[in-house]
Amino acid sequence: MKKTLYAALLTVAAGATALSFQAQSHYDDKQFPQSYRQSYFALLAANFGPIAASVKGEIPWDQARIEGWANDFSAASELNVMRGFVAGSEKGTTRAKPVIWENTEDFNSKLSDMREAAAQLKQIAAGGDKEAIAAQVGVAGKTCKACHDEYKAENYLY
Ligand code: ASC
Repeated sequence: MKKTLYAALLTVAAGATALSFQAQSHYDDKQFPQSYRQSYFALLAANFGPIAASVKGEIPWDQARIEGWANDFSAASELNVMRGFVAGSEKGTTRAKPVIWENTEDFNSKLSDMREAAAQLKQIAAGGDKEAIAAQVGVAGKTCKACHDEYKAENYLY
């Protein structure tokens, strides 16, 4: 009897843990394309962000970590994010403006610009020249912004 009660409690606890994980998790398997592309941009921000913060003097300069972030920023940028922009996925939890699906060519071209800037940042970061790194952070940041200006909404759309 006691054992059954413990088993029941354990089941409830496991269920609650699973539910709380779902509630907190960024990943949502009911909106796979939206989650996929948001995960991609989260990876970019998590690597580009600290390089930009280093350049601005917001965090201490750590050359080895900057190179690591730049490598990962470039590597992550090459993932096939367009997999996340399938037809019909302009709905849901997203800030992707529907106009993306009308301007796919321009969107892809802006994506290429960002990948190119990230690849150059990786190379320049390896050189360790702070001024050159700062300049390329500016170039890369502009390629992020160019897309956000046109294609990213301030708030979730739906
Ligand atoms: C970042 C970040 C972005 C870009 C953008 C540059 O660090 O998360 O989306 O830089 O703000 O304009």
